Amino acid sequence: MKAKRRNAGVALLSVVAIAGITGILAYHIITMQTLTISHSELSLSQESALSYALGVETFVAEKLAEDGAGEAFDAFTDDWNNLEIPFEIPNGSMQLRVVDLMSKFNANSLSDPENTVAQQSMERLCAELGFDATLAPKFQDWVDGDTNTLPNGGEDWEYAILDTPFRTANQLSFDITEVSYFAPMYRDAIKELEKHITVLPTPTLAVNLNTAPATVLIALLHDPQNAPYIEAFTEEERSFDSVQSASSIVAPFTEIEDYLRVKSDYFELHVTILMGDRTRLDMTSTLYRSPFGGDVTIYKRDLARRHDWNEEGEASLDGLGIYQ
Ligand SMILES: [Ca+2]
Ligand SMILES: [Ca+2]
Repeated sequence: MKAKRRNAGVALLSVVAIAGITGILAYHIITMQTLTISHSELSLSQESALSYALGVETFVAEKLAEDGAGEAFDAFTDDWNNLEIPFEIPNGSMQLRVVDLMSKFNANSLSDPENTVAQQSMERLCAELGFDATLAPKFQDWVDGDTNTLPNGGEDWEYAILDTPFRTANQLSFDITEVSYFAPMYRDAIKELEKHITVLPTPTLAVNLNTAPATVLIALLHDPQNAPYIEAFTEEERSFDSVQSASSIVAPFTEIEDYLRVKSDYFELHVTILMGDRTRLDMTSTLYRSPFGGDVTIYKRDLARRHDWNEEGEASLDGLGIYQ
């Protein structure tokens, strides 16, 4: 009788242990399932956000192509600068803007060692923006084809002795953030740089006088005393259909006509998509519009750059606080 009772006790303990283990396993399975479902939902939401962003990109490319076939100039009054949001996103929102990259100084023009206007303009622009005086020669050495170091510049020898050595690109820069290799700067400084300086896939220096800020146009000019004329020029609405028609009003432009344009070939799309309460996608697409036929090509896409929107734009991104 005693043996039977002992066996019954062991059996009861085994049942209790099995029930306990089963309970723990069930808890883990449910937790894992919940995590997997959450992960799948997030991935699906992220993929949907990307699809919406790519849809916006196609829409903008079509608008730029239409615009290119129209007027002979690009200005802030153009459709590409005043685009309505093309479609609604269920349980989400979006912001978009198109930037004329030819409103900025093309730092890849420094790759041409003969282009002294580009070199001097970059120096003046960096000084005006408050950047270190070595930034211009360092950038020039980064993109010029030789390995001869300019005064205050940097080629392979200068960077070979750093803790993390690297070599100069000696080719056109693909992205302005390459400056962080040879001129480390804070995010805010890079943002300020990006407002005025870009890198286009060409060594040609060509600035659209209809869209360029005064700072960029003034940097192109040799004589700083002309600055007030340029500032007054940029304060008015500009939609000149030829460089000469602008030069006839602002005489200092005649000395830099070779570097001025009224129509642009390169644009950048910034789009931010918010979905639900967890998904945010920022996309930057760079577009080339051929001056011969107006075909638009997307040649660069960046999903790692976060966009800042003005106060009004931020407000329309529902629940933005969650994403800070
Ligand atoms: Ca070089
Ligand atoms: Ca060099």
